[in-house]
Amino acid sequence: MVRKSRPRVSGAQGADSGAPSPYGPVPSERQLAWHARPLYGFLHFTVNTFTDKEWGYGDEDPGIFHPAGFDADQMAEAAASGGLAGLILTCKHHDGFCLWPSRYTEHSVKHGGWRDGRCDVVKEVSEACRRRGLHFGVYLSPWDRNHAAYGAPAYVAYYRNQLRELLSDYGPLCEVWFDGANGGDGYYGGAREKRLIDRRTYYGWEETWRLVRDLQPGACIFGDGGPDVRWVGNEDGEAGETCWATLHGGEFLPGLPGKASLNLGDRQGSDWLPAECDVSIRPGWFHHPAEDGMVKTPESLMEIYFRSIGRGASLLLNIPPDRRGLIHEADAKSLREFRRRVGTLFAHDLAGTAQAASGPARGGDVRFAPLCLMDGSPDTYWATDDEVRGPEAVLEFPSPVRFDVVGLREYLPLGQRVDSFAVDAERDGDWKEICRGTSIGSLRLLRVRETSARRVRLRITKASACPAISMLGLWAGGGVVP
Ligand code: FUL
Repeated sequence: MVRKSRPRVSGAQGADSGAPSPYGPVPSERQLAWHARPLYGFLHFTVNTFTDKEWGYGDEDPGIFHPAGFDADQMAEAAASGGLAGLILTCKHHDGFCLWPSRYTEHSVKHGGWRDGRCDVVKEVSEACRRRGLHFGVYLSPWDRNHAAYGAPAYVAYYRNQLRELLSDYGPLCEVWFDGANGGDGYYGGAREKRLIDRRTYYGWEETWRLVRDLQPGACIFGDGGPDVRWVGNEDGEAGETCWATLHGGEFLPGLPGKASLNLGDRQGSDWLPAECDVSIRPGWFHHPAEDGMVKTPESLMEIYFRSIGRGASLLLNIPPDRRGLIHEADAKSLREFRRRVGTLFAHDLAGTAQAASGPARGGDVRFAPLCLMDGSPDTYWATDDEVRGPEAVLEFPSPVRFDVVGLREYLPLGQRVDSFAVDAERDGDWKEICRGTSIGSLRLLRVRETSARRVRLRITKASACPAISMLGLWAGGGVVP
């Protein structure tokens, strides 16, 4: 591993030896913490698990929720050994059934027969997560097909009361998830009718989100258009190949998404609003026995990993508990093997074996030298003088290094600065471009044809401000170029 104390720096010497000023919107503290845990899980669990449906109508008997073998520790264990950093639980899905004994409704675990009503799934899952070192987050469906007042102001008061319970009684939350599916037909206390709401005004989102800020300041709020984390515009786990972390805040509300813009982001966006890719390990969001043979393979999960986390987004992978109240063996097995593959692929960053790194350093200062690209630290970065917008950095290896995955990271506290880049490899004196791309952000992974090179060059082909790049990584074993 090359040490930073013996840098070989060449290139421009500028007068300014201070850090670059941030460019454009930058992430908040809570968003930075979220970027640091890009892979986490979703638990879809409710009456649907027992009725074999995806959306409950709202007239389900609470008695059908009876997960006789319920074991929250098994869920947390499956998640942790699958490499997930946390779990978000559907505390209430569209059917309105509450997995915790809410004081505001009879339609909950308290009024079913399971454990004589003395149960709280939210409590058990949150505590199991903490025991296993996982973060915990909540999903509370805005749409409630059970509640008689849905569509009227009284329901919004009810919704906020429930939200307050979840925000107050279950410890620190990492994320609060506001679903965009809102309004339609349902039971609604026996009315059995269709109710449509004004998605822009009905929930008073600003006020609802303020509750989260007040009671859980560290939690990221997910909604179609933010305000902290945006939807990626599909449920396939796929961010755009160009995926900016910026967007105009307030442009999209839950249930009012612009799928294409959400997928790509907006380079000119006024807010830091990175994408989250939600996808299920199975065809459905809830567990259906008929889908036990359709669990995504580790290969397919790897593909999703490259298309989500590898494009600067996060991956929210759904692993739905079954009727026993356990993560099914097939899901746990695939997830474990996926984790093993990710771990093996990224265990050894070959860029760290470079003997030298050259290129311009901001103010000629070692703090901003190209060595920062491969020192393994997310807190150091390669930066140039302000006017140097198209610099190149070269890593030099003692003998040819063989790799098939290239990775780049920008130093996020300074914003998303690079518009496009290319990476070249040199062998026997010839430089050859091996990949190019646009957005980098928190991570950009590119699979390339297996390449053997003595020198590897990063070329910034366009930047809106001098680049600040914290990593150029090289790995072997990425598999085929898609
Ligand atoms: C959608 C919902 O309608 C699905 O049931 C699921 O919860 C998914 C994550 O979000 O909008």
